[in-house]
Amino acid sequence: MDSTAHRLNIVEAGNCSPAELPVTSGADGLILSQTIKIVVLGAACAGKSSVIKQFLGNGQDFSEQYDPTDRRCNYFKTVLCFDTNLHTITHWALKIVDVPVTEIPIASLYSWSNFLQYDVGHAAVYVLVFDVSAQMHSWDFVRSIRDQLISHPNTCQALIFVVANKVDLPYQLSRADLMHTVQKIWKHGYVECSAKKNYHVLGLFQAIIEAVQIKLQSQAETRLKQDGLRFGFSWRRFRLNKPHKCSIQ
Ligand SMILES: Nc1nc2c(ncn2[C@@H]2O[C@H](COP(=O)(O)OP(=O)(O)O)[C@@H](O)[C@H]2O)c(=O)[nH]1
Ligand SMILES: [Mg+2]
Repeated sequence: MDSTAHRLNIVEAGNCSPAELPVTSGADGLILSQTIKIVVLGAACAGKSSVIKQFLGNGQDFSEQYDPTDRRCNYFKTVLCFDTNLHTITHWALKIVDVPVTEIPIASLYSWSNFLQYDVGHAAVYVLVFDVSAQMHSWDFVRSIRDQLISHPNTCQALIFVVANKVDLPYQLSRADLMHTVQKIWKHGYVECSAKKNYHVLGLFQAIIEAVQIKLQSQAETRLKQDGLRFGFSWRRFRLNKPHKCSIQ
């Protein structure tokens, strides 16, 4: 954890608007506000709700009992990121959407379009969870959803994280193959975690915030470059600082 760069607090979150990618709304120049909508998808019993609850409950909210999610739930959490170098505070309002597996269409593009009309479209990040202890179906489910996400105009720009959950149990699938596919071929974030042991759950959300930060920064730099070309100034003078690592305590 980079303790010199950041001090972070977590407080209760307010409402978040369903933005495509969060837009910075500057307050007095010191406080930035960002909204991240994160939609969690995956096969039944992969551990989607458990990962979310462990994150919200600071690792204290895990149940062995399987209670299938029967309706869509929105969860909110605010992460405050203090950048002691730049003297800025970034207020990350996370909206996390947990979707019952019965609602997830993986067969046709038409039903996927319908599905996205509701609260699952226009997310900044899609988190696709599979169960490493299950047979192929859990992974196949992730693969099908990922195919839909990258082909649909409403979701193809979003960041995708693939989460290998239940690493406290023996793998039924080849770990090396999965990592290779996700990181090298798909070029998505890949995090191995165990909701049960609260292993890497926080790290997953830190990685998400950092990836969003990097994406926003590169978009801002692209805009600067374009303005530089249009108005004839050197955009390098205005180059933004490298985003800091995010740590949630
Ligand atoms: N061993 C183990 N069990 C888990 C883990 N995460 C979830 N489970 C169990 O898997 C079952 C399904 O979890 P749940 O979060 O409801 O799955 P969902 O259907 O994807 O939302 C429950 O019985 C959980 O206790 C994990 O990391 N390790
Ligand atoms: Mg669930």
